[in-house]
Amino acid sequence: MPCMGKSRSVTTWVSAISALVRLAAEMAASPPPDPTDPGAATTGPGPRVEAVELIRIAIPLVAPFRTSFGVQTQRDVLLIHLLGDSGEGWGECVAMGEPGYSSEYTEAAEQLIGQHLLPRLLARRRVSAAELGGVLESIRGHRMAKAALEMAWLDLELRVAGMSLADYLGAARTEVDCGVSVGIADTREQLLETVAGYLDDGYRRIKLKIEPGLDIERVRAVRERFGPGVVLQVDANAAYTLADAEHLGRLDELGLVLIEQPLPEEQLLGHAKLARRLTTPICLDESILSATVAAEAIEMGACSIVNIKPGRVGGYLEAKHIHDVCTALSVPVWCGGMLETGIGRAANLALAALPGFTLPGDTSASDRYFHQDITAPFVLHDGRLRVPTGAGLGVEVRRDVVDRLTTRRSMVRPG
Ligand code: OSB
Ligand code: MG
Repeated sequence: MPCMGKSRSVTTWVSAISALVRLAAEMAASPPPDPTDPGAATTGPGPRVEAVELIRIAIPLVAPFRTSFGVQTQRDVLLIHLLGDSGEGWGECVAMGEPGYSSEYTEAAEQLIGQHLLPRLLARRRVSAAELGGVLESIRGHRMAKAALEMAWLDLELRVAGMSLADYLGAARTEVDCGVSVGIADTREQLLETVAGYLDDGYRRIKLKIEPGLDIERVRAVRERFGPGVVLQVDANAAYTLADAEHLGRLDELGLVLIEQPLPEEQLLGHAKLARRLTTPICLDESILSATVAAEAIEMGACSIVNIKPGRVGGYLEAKHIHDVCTALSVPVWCGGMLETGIGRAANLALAALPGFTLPGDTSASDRYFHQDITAPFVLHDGRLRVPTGAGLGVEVRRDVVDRLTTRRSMVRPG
Protein backbone atom coordinates (compact mmCIF):
# COMPACT_ATOMS: atom_id res chain seq x y z
CA MET A 1 0.00 0.00 0.00
CA PRO A 2 1.84 3.12 -1.15
CA CYS A 3 1.47 6.21 0.97
CA MET A 4 0.36 8.81 -1.56
CA GLY A 5 1.41 11.81 0.44
CA LYS A 6 5.11 11.26 0.14
CA SER A 7 5.04 10.07 -3.43
CA ARG A 8 6.00 13.12 -5.44
CA SER A 9 7.59 16.38 -4.57
CA VAL A 10 6.19 19.49 -6.21
CA THR A 11 9.65 20.51 -7.36
CA THR A 12 9.82 17.51 -9.66
CA TRP A 13 6.82 18.74 -11.63
CA VAL A 14 7.68 20.21 -14.95
CA SER A 15 6.98 23.89 -14.86
CA ALA A 16 5.39 24.25 -18.29
CA ILE A 17 1.64 23.99 -17.87
CA SER A 18 1.14 22.06 -21.10
CA ALA A 19 3.49 19.38 -19.84
CA LEU A 20 1.47 19.31 -16.64
CA VAL A 21 -1.68 18.71 -18.64
CA ARG A 22 -0.06 15.65 -20.27
CA LEU A 23 1.22 14.49 -16.93
CA ALA A 24 -2.22 14.82 -15.38
CA ALA A 25 -3.64 12.65 -18.14
CA GLU A 26 -1.01 9.98 -17.54
CA MET A 27 -1.49 10.08 -13.80
CA ALA A 28 -5.23 9.80 -14.21
CA ALA A 29 -4.74 6.61 -16.24
CA SER A 30 -2.71 4.84 -13.54
CA PRO A 31 -1.50 6.28 -10.25
CA PRO A 32 2.07 5.01 -9.97
CA PRO A 33 2.98 3.47 -6.62
CA ASP A 34 6.25 4.67 -5.19
CA PRO A 35 8.50 1.65 -4.57
CA THR A 36 10.74 3.69 -2.27
CA ASP A 37 7.86 4.41 0.08
CA PRO A 38 7.95 2.60 3.45
CA GLY A 39 4.23 1.81 3.34
CA ALA A 40 4.43 0.40 -0.18
CA ALA A 41 4.34 -3.32 0.46
CA THR A 42 1.74 -3.61 3.21
CA THR A 43 -1.11 -5.24 1.34
CA GLY A 44 0.34 -6.79 -1.76
CA PRO A 45 -2.02 -7.52 -4.62
CA GLY A 46 -5.22 -6.19 -3.10
CA PRO A 47 -8.07 -7.79 -1.21
CA ARG A 48 -10.11 -10.78 -2.32
CA VAL A 49 -13.76 -9.77 -2.46
CA GLU A 50 -16.18 -12.66 -2.03
CA ALA A 51 -19.48 -10.83 -2.17
CA VAL A 52 -20.77 -7.30 -2.48
CA GLU A 53 -23.91 -6.09 -0.83
CA LEU A 54 -25.63 -3.18 -2.61
CA ILE A 55 -27.85 -1.31 -0.16
CA ARG A 56 -30.18 1.53 -1.06
CA ILE A 57 -31.23 3.75 1.83
CA ALA A 58 -33.59 6.73 2.01
CA ILE A 59 -32.33 9.07 4.70
CA PRO A 60 -34.39 12.19 5.52
CA LEU A 61 -32.67 15.59 5.60
CA VAL A 62 -33.23 17.83 8.64
CA ALA A 63 -34.58 20.52 6.30
CA PRO A 64 -35.31 20.72 2.55
CA PHE A 65 -32.20 21.67 0.56
CA ARG A 66 -33.01 23.89 -2.44
CA THR A 67 -30.54 24.61 -5.20
CA SER A 68 -30.93 26.01 -8.71
CA PHE A 69 -31.46 22.42 -9.92
CA GLY A 70 -34.15 21.32 -7.47
CA VAL A 71 -35.22 20.60 -3.90
CA GLN A 72 -34.01 17.64 -1.84
CA THR A 73 -35.96 16.51 1.21
CA GLN A 74 -34.15 13.20 1.59
CA ARG A 75 -31.09 11.46 0.22
CA ASP A 76 -31.50 8.35 -1.88
CA VAL A 77 -28.09 6.79 -1.23
CA LEU A 78 -26.46 3.65 -2.58
CA LEU A 79 -24.09 1.99 -0.14
CA ILE A 80 -21.46 -0.56 -1.15
CA HIS A 81 -20.60 -3.23 1.42
CA LEU A 82 -17.65 -5.42 0.46
CA LEU A 83 -17.29 -8.79 2.11
CA GLY A 84 -13.73 -9.96 1.67
CA ASP A 85 -11.66 -12.87 2.92
CA SER A 86 -9.81 -10.49 5.21
CA GLY A 87 -12.58 -8.15 6.35
CA GLU A 88 -15.22 -5.71 5.17
CA GLY A 89 -15.24 -2.35 3.42
CA TRP A 90 -17.86 0.34 3.01
CA GLY A 91 -18.38 2.86 0.25
CA GLU A 92 -21.02 5.48 -0.53
CA CYS A 93 -22.18 6.59 -3.96
CA VAL A 94 -22.74 10.35 -3.99
CA ALA A 95 -25.08 10.33 -7.00
CA MET A 96 -28.41 11.91 -6.14
CA GLY A 97 -31.84 10.42 -6.68
CA GLU A 98 -32.38 12.53 -9.78
CA PRO A 99 -29.89 13.63 -12.44
CA GLY A 100 -30.08 17.34 -11.58
CA TYR A 101 -26.56 18.12 -10.42
CA SER A 102 -25.00 15.98 -13.15
CA SER A 103 -26.11 13.17 -15.45
CA GLU A 104 -25.57 10.45 -12.84
CA TYR A 105 -28.32 9.30 -10.47
CA THR A 106 -28.66 6.60 -7.84
CA GLU A 107 -30.74 4.08 -9.77
CA ALA A 108 -28.42 4.22 -12.78
CA ALA A 109 -25.34 3.92 -10.56
CA GLU A 110 -26.76 0.83 -8.88
CA GLN A 111 -27.52 -0.79 -12.21
CA LEU A 112 -24.13 0.07 -13.68
CA ILE A 113 -22.29 -1.20 -10.62
CA GLY A 114 -24.23 -4.45 -10.51
CA GLN A 115 -24.23 -5.16 -14.25
CA HIS A 116 -20.99 -3.68 -15.57
CA LEU A 117 -18.48 -2.63 -12.93
CA LEU A 118 -18.58 -5.42 -10.36
CA PRO A 119 -18.54 -8.24 -12.93
CA ARG A 120 -15.27 -6.81 -14.31
CA LEU A 121 -13.74 -6.46 -10.85
CA LEU A 122 -14.94 -9.75 -9.42
CA ALA A 123 -13.71 -11.65 -12.48
CA ARG A 124 -10.22 -11.10 -11.05
CA ARG A 125 -9.08 -12.98 -8.01
CA ARG A 126 -7.71 -9.85 -6.41
CA VAL A 127 -7.84 -6.17 -7.33
CA SER A 128 -6.24 -3.31 -5.43
CA ALA A 129 -7.87 0.10 -5.09
CA ALA A 130 -5.07 1.60 -7.17
CA GLU A 131 -5.75 -0.87 -10.01
CA LEU A 132 -9.48 -0.28 -10.02
CA GLY A 133 -9.41 2.73 -12.35
CA GLY A 134 -7.46 0.81 -14.97
CA VAL A 135 -9.77 -2.23 -14.83
CA LEU A 136 -12.83 -0.01 -15.28
CA GLU A 137 -11.29 2.29 -17.88
CA SER A 138 -13.18 0.75 -20.81
CA ILE A 139 -16.42 2.01 -19.27
CA ARG A 140 -16.87 5.66 -20.08
CA GLY A 141 -17.92 8.22 -17.50
CA HIS A 142 -20.04 7.17 -14.51
CA ARG A 143 -17.42 8.57 -12.19
CA MET A 144 -19.64 8.61 -9.10
CA ALA A 145 -20.38 4.90 -9.51
CA LYS A 146 -16.68 4.12 -9.91
CA ALA A 147 -15.76 6.35 -6.97
CA ALA A 148 -18.17 4.49 -4.69
CA LEU A 149 -16.41 1.20 -5.45
CA GLU A 150 -12.98 2.77 -5.02
CA MET A 151 -14.03 4.10 -1.60
CA ALA A 152 -15.15 0.64 -0.48
CA TRP A 153 -11.97 -0.97 -1.85
CA LEU A 154 -9.81 1.61 -0.08
CA ASP A 155 -11.67 1.04 3.19
CA LEU A 156 -11.20 -2.73 3.01
CA GLU A 157 -7.58 -2.54 1.89
CA LEU A 158 -6.54 0.07 4.43
CA ARG A 159 -8.36 -1.67 7.29
CA VAL A 160 -6.31 -4.76 6.52
CA ALA A 161 -3.13 -2.64 6.33
CA GLY A 162 -4.03 -0.86 9.58
CA MET A 163 -3.61 2.54 7.92
CA SER A 164 -6.01 5.48 7.90
CA LEU A 165 -7.14 7.00 4.61
CA ALA A 166 -5.78 10.34 5.85
CA ASP A 167 -2.28 8.89 6.27
CA TYR A 168 -2.53 7.06 2.96
CA LEU A 169 -3.46 10.24 1.09
CA GLY A 170 -0.84 12.33 2.87
CA ALA A 171 -2.85 14.38 5.34
CA ALA A 172 -1.11 17.39 6.83
CA ARG A 173 -3.55 18.15 9.67
CA THR A 174 -5.73 16.42 12.24
CA GLU A 175 -8.77 18.70 11.94
CA VAL A 176 -10.22 20.72 9.11
CA ASP A 177 -11.95 24.09 8.93
CA CYS A 178 -15.60 23.71 8.03
CA GLY A 179 -17.97 25.77 5.96
CA VAL A 180 -21.65 25.22 5.33
CA SER A 181 -23.72 25.32 2.16
CA VAL A 182 -26.99 27.22 2.61
CA GLY A 183 -29.87 26.33 0.30
CA ILE A 184 -32.06 28.90 -1.44
CA ALA A 185 -34.59 30.12 1.12
CA ASP A 186 -38.25 30.95 0.54
CA THR A 187 -37.77 34.42 2.01
CA ARG A 188 -34.96 36.83 2.80
CA GLU A 189 -35.85 36.65 6.51
CA GLN A 190 -35.61 32.85 6.54
CA LEU A 191 -32.21 33.05 4.87
CA LEU A 192 -30.90 35.49 7.47
CA GLU A 193 -32.22 33.29 10.27
CA THR A 194 -30.61 30.17 8.82
CA VAL A 195 -27.25 31.90 8.32
CA ALA A 196 -27.39 33.31 11.88
CA GLY A 197 -27.90 29.76 13.19
CA TYR A 198 -24.91 28.39 11.28
CA LEU A 199 -22.69 31.27 12.44
CA ASP A 200 -23.78 30.52 16.00
CA ASP A 201 -22.80 26.89 15.42
CA GLY A 202 -19.30 28.14 14.58
CA TYR A 203 -19.05 27.51 10.83
CA ARG A 204 -16.03 29.33 9.43
CA ARG A 205 -17.47 30.11 6.03
CA ILE A 206 -20.94 30.52 4.56
CA LYS A 207 -21.82 29.46 1.01
CA LEU A 208 -25.11 30.73 -0.37
CA LYS A 209 -26.86 28.90 -3.16
CA ILE A 210 -28.06 31.36 -5.80
CA GLU A 211 -30.13 31.33 -8.97
CA PRO A 212 -31.32 34.06 -11.34
CA GLY A 213 -33.76 36.30 -9.44
CA LEU A 214 -32.59 35.10 -6.00
CA ASP A 215 -29.03 36.31 -6.05
CA ILE A 216 -27.64 39.84 -5.65
CA GLU A 217 -30.20 41.18 -3.17
CA ARG A 218 -30.08 38.00 -1.06
CA VAL A 219 -26.28 38.01 -0.90
CA ARG A 220 -26.23 41.73 -0.12
CA ALA A 221 -28.73 41.21 2.72
CA VAL A 222 -26.46 38.57 4.28
CA ARG A 223 -23.39 40.75 3.87
CA GLU A 224 -25.13 43.78 5.42
CA ARG A 225 -26.59 41.81 8.33
CA PHE A 226 -23.46 39.89 9.32
CA GLY A 227 -20.76 42.33 8.29
CA PRO A 228 -17.50 42.20 6.35
CA GLY A 229 -15.88 39.66 8.68
CA VAL A 230 -18.02 36.76 7.48
CA VAL A 231 -16.26 34.60 4.90
CA LEU A 232 -18.88 34.41 2.18
CA GLN A 233 -19.15 32.70 -1.21
CA VAL A 234 -21.92 31.71 -3.64
CA ASP A 235 -22.77 28.65 -5.73
CA ALA A 236 -24.95 28.90 -8.87
CA ASN A 237 -24.88 25.24 -9.94
CA ALA A 238 -24.64 26.26 -13.59
CA ALA A 239 -27.78 28.42 -13.58
CA TYR A 240 -26.47 31.41 -15.59
CA THR A 241 -25.32 32.21 -19.12
CA LEU A 242 -22.51 34.41 -20.36
CA ALA A 243 -25.18 37.02 -21.15
CA ASP A 244 -25.55 37.42 -17.35
CA ALA A 245 -21.95 38.66 -17.02
CA GLU A 246 -22.92 42.24 -16.24
CA HIS A 247 -25.52 41.13 -13.70
CA LEU A 248 -23.05 38.82 -11.95
CA GLY A 249 -20.59 41.70 -11.88
CA ARG A 250 -22.81 43.24 -9.23
CA LEU A 251 -21.50 40.57 -6.85
CA ASP A 252 -18.03 42.11 -7.12
CA GLU A 253 -18.70 44.74 -4.48
CA LEU A 254 -19.91 42.16 -1.93
CA GLY A 255 -16.48 40.83 -0.99
CA LEU A 256 -17.00 37.19 -1.93
CA VAL A 257 -14.25 34.58 -1.72
CA LEU A 258 -15.52 33.08 -4.97
CA ILE A 259 -18.44 32.33 -7.23
CA GLU A 260 -18.86 28.61 -7.85
CA GLN A 261 -19.92 27.19 -11.22
CA PRO A 262 -21.91 30.08 -12.69
CA LEU A 263 -22.21 28.50 -16.18
CA PRO A 264 -23.00 25.00 -17.52
CA GLU A 265 -20.53 22.15 -17.09
CA GLU A 266 -19.18 22.15 -20.67
CA GLN A 267 -18.53 25.88 -20.90
CA LEU A 268 -14.87 26.15 -19.94
CA LEU A 269 -14.27 28.90 -22.49
CA GLY A 270 -17.41 30.68 -21.30
CA HIS A 271 -16.05 30.64 -17.77
CA ALA A 272 -12.73 32.03 -19.03
CA LYS A 273 -14.57 34.89 -20.74
CA LEU A 274 -16.68 35.52 -17.65
CA ALA A 275 -13.60 35.50 -15.41
CA ARG A 276 -12.18 38.40 -17.40
CA ARG A 277 -15.29 40.46 -16.62
CA LEU A 278 -15.49 39.76 -12.86
CA THR A 279 -13.18 40.55 -9.99
CA THR A 280 -14.82 37.80 -7.90
CA PRO A 281 -12.72 34.65 -8.48
CA ILE A 282 -14.42 31.81 -10.34
CA CYS A 283 -14.32 28.35 -8.75
CA LEU A 284 -15.42 25.34 -10.79
CA ASP A 285 -17.34 22.37 -9.42
CA GLU A 286 -19.43 20.50 -12.06
CA SER A 287 -16.91 21.19 -14.86
CA ILE A 288 -13.93 19.59 -13.15
CA LEU A 289 -14.23 15.91 -14.07
CA SER A 290 -10.55 14.95 -13.84
CA ALA A 291 -7.03 16.21 -13.22
CA THR A 292 -6.72 16.78 -16.96
CA VAL A 293 -9.78 19.02 -17.08
CA ALA A 294 -8.56 20.85 -13.98
CA ALA A 295 -5.18 21.61 -15.57
CA GLU A 296 -6.83 22.73 -18.83
CA ALA A 297 -9.42 24.90 -17.06
CA ILE A 298 -6.68 26.61 -15.08
CA GLU A 299 -4.50 27.10 -18.16
CA MET A 300 -7.31 28.76 -20.11
CA GLY A 301 -8.27 30.98 -17.18
CA ALA A 302 -11.69 29.39 -16.61
CA CYS A 303 -11.12 29.21 -12.85
CA SER A 304 -8.63 30.27 -10.21
CA ILE A 305 -9.99 28.02 -7.44
CA VAL A 306 -11.14 24.39 -7.63
CA ASN A 307 -13.83 22.55 -5.68
CA ILE A 308 -12.70 18.92 -5.39
CA LYS A 309 -15.43 16.31 -5.00
CA PRO A 310 -14.08 12.78 -5.11
CA GLY A 311 -17.35 11.34 -6.45
CA ARG A 312 -17.50 13.77 -9.34
CA VAL A 313 -13.95 12.91 -10.49
CA GLY A 314 -14.08 9.12 -10.11
CA GLY A 315 -12.57 8.68 -6.68
CA TYR A 316 -10.13 9.71 -3.97
CA LEU A 317 -7.03 8.84 -5.97
CA GLU A 318 -8.03 11.13 -8.84
CA ALA A 319 -9.06 13.76 -6.26
CA LYS A 320 -5.56 13.55 -4.82
CA HIS A 321 -4.09 14.04 -8.31
CA ILE A 322 -6.21 17.15 -8.80
CA HIS A 323 -4.96 18.43 -5.46
CA ASP A 324 -1.37 17.84 -6.62
CA VAL A 325 -1.90 19.55 -9.99
CA CYS A 326 -3.62 22.55 -8.40
CA THR A 327 -1.00 22.83 -5.66
CA ALA A 328 1.79 22.80 -8.27
CA LEU A 329 -0.01 25.64 -10.05
CA SER A 330 -0.66 27.56 -6.79
CA VAL A 331 -4.42 27.19 -7.24
CA PRO A 332 -6.28 26.86 -3.91
CA VAL A 333 -8.66 23.92 -3.53
CA TRP A 334 -11.40 23.00 -1.10
CA CYS A 335 -13.43 19.87 -0.51
CA GLY A 336 -16.96 19.93 -1.86
CA GLY A 337 -19.81 17.84 -0.53
CA MET A 338 -22.78 15.88 -1.85
CA LEU A 339 -24.82 15.68 1.37
CA GLU A 340 -22.90 12.53 2.28
CA THR A 341 -23.63 10.19 5.16
CA GLY A 342 -20.91 9.56 7.74
CA ILE A 343 -19.21 7.12 5.35
CA GLY A 344 -18.46 9.65 2.61
CA ARG A 345 -17.98 12.41 5.18
CA ALA A 346 -15.19 10.45 6.88
CA ALA A 347 -13.40 10.01 3.57
CA ASN A 348 -13.88 13.67 2.60
CA LEU A 349 -12.34 14.78 5.89
CA ALA A 350 -9.25 12.68 5.14
CA LEU A 351 -8.95 14.37 1.75
CA ALA A 352 -9.60 17.84 3.14
CA ALA A 353 -6.64 17.34 5.48
CA LEU A 354 -4.16 17.46 2.56
CA PRO A 355 -1.93 20.55 2.54
CA GLY A 356 -3.39 22.23 -0.57
CA PHE A 357 -6.91 22.39 0.91
CA THR A 358 -6.47 25.95 2.12
CA LEU A 359 -10.13 27.05 2.00
CA PRO A 360 -12.88 25.73 4.30
CA GLY A 361 -14.95 23.06 2.55
CA ASP A 362 -18.56 21.85 2.50
CA THR A 363 -17.61 19.27 5.13
CA SER A 364 -20.29 20.20 7.65
CA ALA A 365 -21.28 18.38 10.83
CA SER A 366 -23.67 15.42 10.60
CA ASP A 367 -26.48 17.36 12.32
CA ARG A 368 -26.53 19.90 9.47
CA TYR A 369 -27.87 17.07 7.29
CA PHE A 370 -29.46 14.28 9.32
CA HIS A 371 -31.20 13.73 12.64
CA GLN A 372 -29.54 10.34 12.75
CA ASP A 373 -26.50 9.40 10.67
CA ILE A 374 -25.47 5.85 9.79
CA THR A 375 -22.14 6.27 11.61
CA ALA A 376 -21.33 8.03 14.87
CA PRO A 377 -22.09 11.69 14.12
CA PHE A 378 -19.36 14.15 13.17
CA VAL A 379 -19.57 17.05 15.61
CA LEU A 380 -18.26 20.57 15.08
CA HIS A 381 -15.62 21.83 17.58
CA ASP A 382 -14.72 25.48 17.16
CA GLY A 383 -15.77 25.40 13.52
CA ARG A 384 -13.71 22.32 12.76
CA LEU A 385 -14.21 18.58 12.32
CA ARG A 386 -11.66 16.00 13.39
CA VAL A 387 -10.11 13.84 10.70
CA PRO A 388 -10.76 10.16 11.46
CA THR A 389 -7.65 8.29 12.59
CA GLY A 390 -8.88 4.68 12.55
CA ALA A 391 -7.84 2.23 9.85
CA GLY A 392 -9.58 2.63 6.49
CA LEU A 393 -12.24 5.34 6.50
CA GLY A 394 -12.11 5.16 10.29
CA VAL A 395 -15.85 4.83 10.89
CA GLU A 396 -18.10 1.97 11.96
CA VAL A 397 -21.41 1.68 10.15
CA ARG A 398 -24.48 1.40 12.39
CA ARG A 399 -26.07 -1.57 10.78
CA ASP A 400 -29.31 -1.18 12.76
CA VAL A 401 -29.79 2.34 11.40
CA VAL A 402 -28.92 1.25 7.87
CA ASP A 403 -31.43 -1.61 8.07
CA ARG A 404 -34.16 0.73 9.25
CA LEU A 405 -33.56 3.07 6.29
CA THR A 406 -33.08 0.38 3.65
CA THR A 407 -35.36 0.50 0.61
CA ARG A 408 -33.62 -2.21 -1.45
CA ARG A 409 -30.83 -4.68 -1.01
CA SER A 410 -29.07 -7.10 -3.33
CA MET A 411 -26.01 -9.30 -3.29
CA VAL A 412 -23.49 -9.58 -6.12
CA ARG A 413 -21.05 -12.52 -6.18
CA PRO A 414 -18.22 -13.50 -8.53
CA GLY A 415 -19.09 -15.61 -11.55
O1 OSB B 1 -22.98 22.11 -5.81
O2 OSB B 1 -21.79 21.89 -4.10
C1 OSB B 1 -22.81 21.60 -4.73
C2 OSB B 1 -25.07 19.41 -2.57
C3 OSB B 1 -25.50 18.50 -3.51
C4 OSB B 1 -25.10 18.63 -4.82
C5 OSB B 1 -24.26 19.68 -5.19
C6 OSB B 1 -23.80 20.58 -4.25
C7 OSB B 1 -24.24 20.47 -2.92
C8 OSB B 1 -23.88 21.41 -1.87
C9 OSB B 1 -23.92 20.93 -0.45
O3 OSB B 1 -23.61 22.57 -2.07
C10 OSB B 1 -22.64 20.30 -0.07
C11 OSB B 1 -22.71 19.58 1.26
O4 OSB B 1 -22.91 20.24 2.28
O5 OSB B 1 -22.54 18.35 1.27
MG1 MG C 1 -21.26 23.31 -6.18
